[in-house]
Amino acid sequence: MKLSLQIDQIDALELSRDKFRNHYLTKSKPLIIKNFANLFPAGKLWTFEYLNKIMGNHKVGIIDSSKSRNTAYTGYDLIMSFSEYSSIIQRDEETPFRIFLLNMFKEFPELRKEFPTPDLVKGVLGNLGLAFFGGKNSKVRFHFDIDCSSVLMTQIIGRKRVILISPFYDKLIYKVPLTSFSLIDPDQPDYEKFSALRYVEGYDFIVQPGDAVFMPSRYWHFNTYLEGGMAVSYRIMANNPADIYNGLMNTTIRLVFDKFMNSTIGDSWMQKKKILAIDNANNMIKKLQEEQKITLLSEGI
Ligand SMILES: O=C(O)CCC(=O)C(=O)O
Repeated sequence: MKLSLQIDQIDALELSRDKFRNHYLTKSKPLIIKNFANLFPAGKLWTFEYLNKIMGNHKVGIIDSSKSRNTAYTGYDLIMSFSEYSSIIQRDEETPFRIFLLNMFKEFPELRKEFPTPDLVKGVLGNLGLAFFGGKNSKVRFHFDIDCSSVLMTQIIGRKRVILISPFYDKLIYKVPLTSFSLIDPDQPDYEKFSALRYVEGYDFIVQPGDAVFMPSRYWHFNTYLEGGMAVSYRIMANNPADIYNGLMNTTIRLVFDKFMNSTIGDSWMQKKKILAIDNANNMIKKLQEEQKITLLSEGI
């Protein structure tokens, strides 16, 4: 994998809704928006101490990201109070514990006033702001958002490393059929087992607290919390019919069928999907070679 593409960066004060929509949203081009959180009270107010005062007693579901999973995240590994959780992730110690898709604005509407829907994302789904927390070195497995919406992720506390890869590479990064995740670990790409990774290019960058990242519809992301941190993601509904259709199919029929098969035939279902993912990658290499569209990247191979 060659992760040396350079992502555009624009200061929040220089980015209009039109510029964002015409140059990034409609072109599916990733972007870092510097100092985006400063446009809202949350950018200055939100610290773990502040959030604890508001939601410290609230029970939150925790995902242990060191465990491997064969389906979309659904259940929790642990439940604890937010104050207990935030004290764990504020220590300078590694922990795999994360909070994923916390609908905190529903429970705490006063927080929404401090980070209301940004103009950039206003529209269908624009009111859905979801929060994410993670401890030092916790990882969000390599995935794209299953509903195929675009995401504006604002990093409020802590730095995060983000690897972003275009959906063009779906097959070459071993997308697991019927799911929104992949067989590979971008931290340790295994070129022996997954040789198609030699053809993949992407972005690898660090998001600073206060900055936002625009991840276009179906972009793959692999996030690593470099220290205890939190982010809020607002969503923008996919803007082309194929993505809208796929988003609907993914969140309904495909997800339900995949879970059913996992619960009935378990690991052998995952094994079948692994074989298919590998076949898909090999067939894609052949197709791109025939069309002379492939370049072999030299990095690490
Ligand atoms: O960084 C995180 O914890 C997850 C963010 C994410 O996957 C998203 O906003 O879609």
